Amino acid sequence: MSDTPTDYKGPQRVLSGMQPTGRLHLGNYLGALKNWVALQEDPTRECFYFIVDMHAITMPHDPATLPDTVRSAAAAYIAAGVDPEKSTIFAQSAVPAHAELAWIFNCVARLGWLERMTQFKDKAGKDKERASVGLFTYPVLQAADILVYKATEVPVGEDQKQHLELCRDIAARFNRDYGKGEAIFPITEPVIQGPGARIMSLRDGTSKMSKSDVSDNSRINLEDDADMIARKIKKAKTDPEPLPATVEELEGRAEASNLVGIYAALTNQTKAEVLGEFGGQGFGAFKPALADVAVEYLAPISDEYRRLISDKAEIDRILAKGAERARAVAQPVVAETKKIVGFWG
Ligand code: AQP
Repeated sequence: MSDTPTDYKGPQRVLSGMQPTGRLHLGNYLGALKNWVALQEDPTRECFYFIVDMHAITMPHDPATLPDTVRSAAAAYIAAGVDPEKSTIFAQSAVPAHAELAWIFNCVARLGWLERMTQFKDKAGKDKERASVGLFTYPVLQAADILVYKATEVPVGEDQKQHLELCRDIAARFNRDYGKGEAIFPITEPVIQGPGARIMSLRDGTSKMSKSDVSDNSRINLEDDADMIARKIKKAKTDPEPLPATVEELEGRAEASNLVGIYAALTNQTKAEVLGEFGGQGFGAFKPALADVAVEYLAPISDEYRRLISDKAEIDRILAKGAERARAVAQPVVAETKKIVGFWG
């Protein structure tokens, strides 16, 4: 798209979200939340962190528990350090502009672009004819989520890389088709960084740690207490070899590599530095050290989560205030976009 305008000059805005499809876990924290908290400390950036309940219904869900799962995610964000005074925290469904922009983007995105999305293939499983249309167009709604705030940066885990490329393609195509030489939407930068960008299951080092894994032992939930964290790490799958001295030697040892990566992310080190300390030692020594670090790191988060979740009214107040702030930014962007495409209202 060589004639695509790229001279976007709007404010620096950060946006990211999580699905309320279960309890948030260490992968969500190290892959995304940790970076959200760091970004909100920069006063030149406006941060929007939302709970993606419209995406949650693309798969079978329980309407009776969804509102509480949204509250639980909001409490986990705040417990992890997202400050409602510095960042806008809200539920996606409370801002209708997301759905309005998604329709316009459905008419910008190409079928072939969506057919390449691997997450659809993974989540739809073998019988994709029975998957919801919403699951298929999920990345288009995600692009609308981002661009309705004209977000310039999106901190996410590595699994979201492909969806963010699609978001960039949609923005570029819209700018080219409608911009008359001007960049209406930014070409958003993904912020994917550190050894926490891809945390794998504790039971299988080749699949990612996930909320929807049937085995609770596969993940460390942000609300797990110290005993539970230590027990899950003790039970984590490993191999019989001691830890190697170099990162290259972790190749082919998915579980060992994952545990070293978790230790590195929690202690703000590189994997090489962790191996410098533990290379040559067996898991009998490494696992208790990892459990100590994880408990020390996560205990304040899980304590704060438990305190917050007992006060639903306070969470609802934060979400209502956040939705109001989010609507004030998103509505003018949708109004501008509707005008650009020639809509009546
Ligand atoms: N294992 C992971 N390692 C690093 N980052 C991760 N993220 C998720 N899993 C890992 C990041 O967390 C953010 C929120 O993800 P999501 O809730 O929108 O959906 P997801 O990626 O599909 O997460 P899950 O936990 O695997 O949920 P389910 O099981 O419901 O599909 C994103 O930034 C993601 O990159």
